[in-house]
Amino acid sequence: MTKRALITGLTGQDGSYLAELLLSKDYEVYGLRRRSSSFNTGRIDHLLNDFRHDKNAKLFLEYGDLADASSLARLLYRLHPDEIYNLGAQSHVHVSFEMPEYTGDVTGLGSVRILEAVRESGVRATIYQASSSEMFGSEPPPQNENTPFHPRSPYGCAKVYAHHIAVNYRESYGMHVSNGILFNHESPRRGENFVTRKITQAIARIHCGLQKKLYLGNLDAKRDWGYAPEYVEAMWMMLQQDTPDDYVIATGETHSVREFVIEAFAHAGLDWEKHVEIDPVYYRPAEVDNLRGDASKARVKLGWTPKVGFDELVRIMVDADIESLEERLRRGEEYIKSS
Ligand code: NAP
Ligand code: F7E
Repeated sequence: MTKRALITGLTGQDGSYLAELLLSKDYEVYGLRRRSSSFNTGRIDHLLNDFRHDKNAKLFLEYGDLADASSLARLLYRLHPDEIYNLGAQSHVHVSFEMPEYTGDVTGLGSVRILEAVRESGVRATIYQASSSEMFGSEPPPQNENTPFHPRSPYGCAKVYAHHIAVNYRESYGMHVSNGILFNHESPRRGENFVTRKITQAIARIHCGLQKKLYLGNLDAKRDWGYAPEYVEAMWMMLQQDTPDDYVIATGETHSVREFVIEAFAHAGLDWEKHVEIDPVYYRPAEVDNLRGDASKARVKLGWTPKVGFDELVRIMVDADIESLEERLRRGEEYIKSS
């Protein structure tokens, strides 16, 4: 029988790749969409177009919000999904310092609203909760499932709550809830104000003569950067297990923001030192200095291993942004030139 999945955060980076993966496995995919004054479906329009006016459509958008429990409960009662992926979040760490309460509400309490909707409706779904390496904060690497949490931002604190409440519902009600503790993962669909995409988009604009300088914050922070399409496979794998559990998903390699800058500018044939300037506005009140994950458990129990390494990830992102900008310029999208 066709399986039905519900994804919160469908319109985000991971949601879009996960939808592609599930559709390729013949799932019926329902996704939460927030009301917005402008279109927010850019990452999934290619999928929606495949199904336009198709009576056999397999991808559906439903209005709802993680801050609105009644919309979530109604969806659960109506859809009875087999699998639920809770990817929706205010996911920007720096922004969370400006909006700590909102971040706690959506990123933290949003998870308990989903879990309660499942409990109340009696739906027997397997559930994925998007946990984060930000929960480890200042704990030294390598970080694994046994590393204590020491979050360093309101976002990290909200994710710790969501993580623990997922474990609590698993233990209290026997629900099949798994936490994927994912380290940073990037792609050409990464949000434009995360550091990797900010760098690769700026390189594309510099390459095309539209921009001269790129302003960044802390270049010394180290991250374990993987490739997003591979990470959503791990999410799916977790929900196919007989028993729910928590898994670190990471490459096991760490690189500084500076190394990302150097590699990315070099790939585009540019001298980074001529273009990159530091602007303290991008410093955070507290920083996470060094993340490097140990994903041995996922390798052994799920059979998951990353394939795309750091250099390849950088190349994929730089090439995609240059190609996309050149294409838009060819089409004469003049606004790009003047923006
Ligand atoms: P993203 O691109 O920022 O996407 C976030 C998604 O959440 C978007 O679809 C967004 O909708 C939606 N959303 C935001 N507020 C919402 C609300 N109030 N109600 C319902 N939906 C809401 O994030 P991502 O990179 O795909 O990450 C997916 C999940 O994994 C997030 O929970 C993130 O915190 C977590 N995570 C990410 C990483 C990473 O490196 N990418 C690592 C660990 C954990 P709009 O499109 O309308 O904004
Ligand atoms: O910052 C430094 C910044 O915003 C990475 C989210 O997906 O991964 C992500 O959180 C590093 C930090 O990602 C700029 O200080 C320097 O040390 O790309 P980021 P993040 O904070 O690691 C985790 C795992 C998540 O769960 C989150 O949802 O880069 N940095 N200069 C900068 N960062 C930004 N954004 N902009 C700069 O100009």
